Amino acid sequence: MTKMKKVQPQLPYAAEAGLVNESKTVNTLRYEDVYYDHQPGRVTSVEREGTQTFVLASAGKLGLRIEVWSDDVIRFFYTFGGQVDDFSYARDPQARIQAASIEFEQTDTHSILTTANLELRVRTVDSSVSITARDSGQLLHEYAAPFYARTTLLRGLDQMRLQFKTDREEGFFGLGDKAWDTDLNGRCLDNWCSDSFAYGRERDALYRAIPFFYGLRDGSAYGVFVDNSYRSHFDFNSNRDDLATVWTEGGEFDYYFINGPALDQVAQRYAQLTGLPELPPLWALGYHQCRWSYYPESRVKELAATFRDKNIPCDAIYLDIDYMDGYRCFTWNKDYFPDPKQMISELRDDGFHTVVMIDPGIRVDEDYPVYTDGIKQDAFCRRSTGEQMIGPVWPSECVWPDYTDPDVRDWWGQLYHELYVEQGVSGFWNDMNEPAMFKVNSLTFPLDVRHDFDGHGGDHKKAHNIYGMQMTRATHDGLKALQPAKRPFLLARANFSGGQRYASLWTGDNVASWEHLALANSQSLRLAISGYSFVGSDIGGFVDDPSPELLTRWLQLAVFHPLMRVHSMGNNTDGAAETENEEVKKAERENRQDQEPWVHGGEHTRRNRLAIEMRYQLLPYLYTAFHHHIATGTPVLRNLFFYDQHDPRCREYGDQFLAGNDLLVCPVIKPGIKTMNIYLPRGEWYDFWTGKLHAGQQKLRARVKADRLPIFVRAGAVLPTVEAVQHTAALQRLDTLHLSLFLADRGEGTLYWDAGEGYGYQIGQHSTRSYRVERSGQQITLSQVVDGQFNASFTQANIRLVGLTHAPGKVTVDGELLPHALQFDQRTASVVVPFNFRTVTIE
Ligand code: MIG
Repeated sequence: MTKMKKVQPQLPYAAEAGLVNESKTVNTLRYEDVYYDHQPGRVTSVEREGTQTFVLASAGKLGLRIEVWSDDVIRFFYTFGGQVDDFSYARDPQARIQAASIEFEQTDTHSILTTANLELRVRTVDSSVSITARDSGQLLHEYAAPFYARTTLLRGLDQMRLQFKTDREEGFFGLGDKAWDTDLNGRCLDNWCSDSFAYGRERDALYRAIPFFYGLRDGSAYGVFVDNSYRSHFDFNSNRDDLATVWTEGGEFDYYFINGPALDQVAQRYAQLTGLPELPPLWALGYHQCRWSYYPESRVKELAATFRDKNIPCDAIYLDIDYMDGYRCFTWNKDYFPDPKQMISELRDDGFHTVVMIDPGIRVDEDYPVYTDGIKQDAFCRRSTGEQMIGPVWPSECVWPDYTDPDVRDWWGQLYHELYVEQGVSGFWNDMNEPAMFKVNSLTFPLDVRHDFDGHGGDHKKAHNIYGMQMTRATHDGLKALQPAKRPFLLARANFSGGQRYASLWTGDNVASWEHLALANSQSLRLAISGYSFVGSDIGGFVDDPSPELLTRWLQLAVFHPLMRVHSMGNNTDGAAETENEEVKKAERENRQDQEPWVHGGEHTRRNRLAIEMRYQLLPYLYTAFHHHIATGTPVLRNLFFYDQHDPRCREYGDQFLAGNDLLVCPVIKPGIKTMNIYLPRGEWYDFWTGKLHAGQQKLRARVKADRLPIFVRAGAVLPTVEAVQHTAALQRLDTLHLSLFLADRGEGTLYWDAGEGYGYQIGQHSTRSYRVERSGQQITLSQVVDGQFNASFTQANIRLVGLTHAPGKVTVDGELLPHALQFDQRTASVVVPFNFRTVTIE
């Protein structure tokens, strides 16, 4: 299944050049550095603290505390040298230990802890751990070596390592931001947030660090989340020695073992631990248009007008760095944008939200209040010497806020006041927050830079991977404080586990190629199952220009990605972009290299419009899926094998995925094809376009059309849709909801709907409709149960029956006959009924 390439593993335990093991040293000689091995050794006692915590005392310097977070989640907290600092940025502050039924027993050889679902054994002789699922007896987690730590004379603690047994069959998924095949078995990966311009397949590490993965062994799934912010490495059997090794370059090794057995359950439990986003404003699920950069104002207006002229729906326009005055964040270039407030409000009247970029690099400039005020507040990062950390990024010389300091976060949050409150900007885009620095190979800060780490202190080794996350936190919390009644929209680049609470993500600086189209999909899926459902890619590719066909296929795919945004670097080149030379900028503007949906004209524009319209038609369904995500932790996008983890063929068709509960999407990732192989998993599936029913668990040779992707709907689904509108504000005024019943003997579906903005939904101002369908003989009954008090604009439901085998003749709504109401066309009948029906019977 996994195609192997030779990968050079980075062995954590191999002595690096000049690093000598302590046991080999001689007192009279000198070495570059000397390292010491540490293991917990023999368990000397186990002390139970309260009911769910077990503290193991052992012979060595490594301490282990085991906390039972629930019957399915067990936390292992390894500390070195007795230091315990139980602090986490990743964990949701709401996450709590849940009561579990625990039994504890000590035998001659083991300490044995059982919960309702797991049996955990710690071997007395070397403290190594194994975990078995109690009902299936499946061994899920088994140390291959005792836990290990390395210290060196010069660096102190520089490695914490967990090694467990695996084999070639085990599936490894997740880990957030990896441009690799779905299954990571055979790979060694690195977590270190990195600016990755024009990255390619198998480049590592990318922008985000998400130290969480799924294992799938013989159909049973589990997850491991390593809550450690240092650089971390995950080696999944890259040596083919049936070992998996996870190591961090410092800190406490704080990990959670998460039981399944279903992959969905692992996703849900990980979400309980690290949190979920709030509902985004509805407009943020519309179509977004971006480029580096739209300016001046006349160009932005021309862009907006073209969308409306061409009847292509759009909800958001982005302003990239050139809107700023000399790349000073929170300022405007007044030559390009003389009256931003006026422009933004005109765009708004036309249904467009304005999103602007804010970077973390703050220009060193005595005439720039953000800089001078930040200096006064001591807001910027310092080096170990105490000097300011100054380095090059967009504005030639910059300082960077230390977002790990709570006071700095508060200060940063209120900087958005003018843009957000006074000028009407709807959302923000935080770029370069790895943090990225120009001109050095390391792409980022020197590692001695100090951070507050919320009072816990630390250097950049410890804070690098959470720096971007804390920036998004500061921005998100600031926006909420500034306008408490608005749902913030924030798009960010770097982030860490748990950052899904603050921001959505895009996959960064990709390339306009077919390979990148496939990558955009696999990265979005991987991020979704790693806690980030609100994801998308730069549609069409950031670098280079897409062919007409590539842009169309990408748009068709992104209909299903929660963030649907076209972005491109346009005609910027590395050198020219850095210039403030007006001549160069003017030349750039004239050679536009556009990537708007109409750029290729004619038939291509029509196809692109169809794709974007489809997005708007599906918004009730996608919004419902998003709501389901925030309510349960189930990802909006899921690989096919989440649907059936026991069917190995689901893993073979890695590009296909489920969007929400009911739609199976088959991306077209190759040019010029007329047919493609797809796989339908168990159950029955309707062709979305033709209504033809197919049995599941079979391969299909599907015909591929230029203006659509092969899409299938789960038999039994009730799909809520609307007519396409030009923007989401218009959607809130529609009177007809379409409900398509994809018939099976039993069916069900949900519509979640609300004001699309604000927090009324948290106090009952939503309209949640649960639909049930029953078919018996020729009679079909659809019933509806309504929860919530939101008054939707919908007054009627247009019910469409897909998969009829006969022409029905009679419709009854809440016991009353509806005469001459049915339209029948081949396999499909439709009837319009009041939105608030309780029961509709069709026979
Ligand atoms: O150094 O703001 O990934 O989306 O257009 C490049 C300019 C900085 C990188 C982002 C990209 C954005 C670009 N930025």
